Amino acid sequence: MSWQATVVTLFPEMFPGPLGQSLAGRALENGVWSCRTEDLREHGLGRHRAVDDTPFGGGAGMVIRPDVADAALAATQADANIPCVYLTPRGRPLTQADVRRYAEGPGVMLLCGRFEGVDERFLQARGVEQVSIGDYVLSGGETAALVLLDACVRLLPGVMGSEQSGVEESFSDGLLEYPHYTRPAVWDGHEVPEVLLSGNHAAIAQWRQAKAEETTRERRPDLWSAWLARKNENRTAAVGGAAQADLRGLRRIPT
Ligand code: 9D3
Repeated sequence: MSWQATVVTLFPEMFPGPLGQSLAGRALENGVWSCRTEDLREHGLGRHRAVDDTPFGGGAGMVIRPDVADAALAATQADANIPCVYLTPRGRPLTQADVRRYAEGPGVMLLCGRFEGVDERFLQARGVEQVSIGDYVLSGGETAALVLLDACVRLLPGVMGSEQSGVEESFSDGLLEYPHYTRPAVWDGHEVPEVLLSGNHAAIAQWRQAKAEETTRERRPDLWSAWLARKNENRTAAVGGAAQADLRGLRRIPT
């Protein structure tokens, strides 16, 4: 039983798109995952196969009708235990934890928005999760769906080889990665950091850790704060729960 992606979209020809290439493409050919589309237009109403209508309450743009969305969803015959995800700028930000959860399950059913959005009643009634891929404006949900699928597929067993998946957990550790260098040792007058040529593995590990911390502090203050908080928690935990509670100005609370 392979991991199953089903995509409801007005642009089915956008799938698998770039995911038909490289790692994901090979996995698709090997049957590790499948990618089906359901054309929302085929469920449109009337002579013009309308999928949308004007928003109640007024305002700009059009809204996808709940009856049309539901007909498309029903047509996919998606397994009831497959999570249904609507890609929308109103969604909660997609995280690696979400990606892991999706990849561990039987697959995902993705709904790609166009226009202003989808009728909220459909989303609520069918238990649809709402997910965004970040704070910038796309022209539609299709490219966001491709991002979500790429992130999931690389985690499927056998796609990346066993090395990577295990490394990922322990290694990343909530920091951005250190910078990478390869031959030539001097390029365009620019040298490689000396420590990397030293053969001193302890010194190299120390340098890389320092670089990872520096880069995270500069580029991702959000990750840096979280990492510092976690480090401090671990330190105080080592001292003892009472000390930890004391530092917080609290009574000791069972955890
Ligand atoms: C005028 C209000 N717009 C919201 C910022 C409406 C709107 C713009 C663009 C509604 C949908 C879209 C298309 N974007 C997506 O469907 C989308 C998206 C995104 O734009 N950014 C980040 N993640 C996502 S997931 C789906």
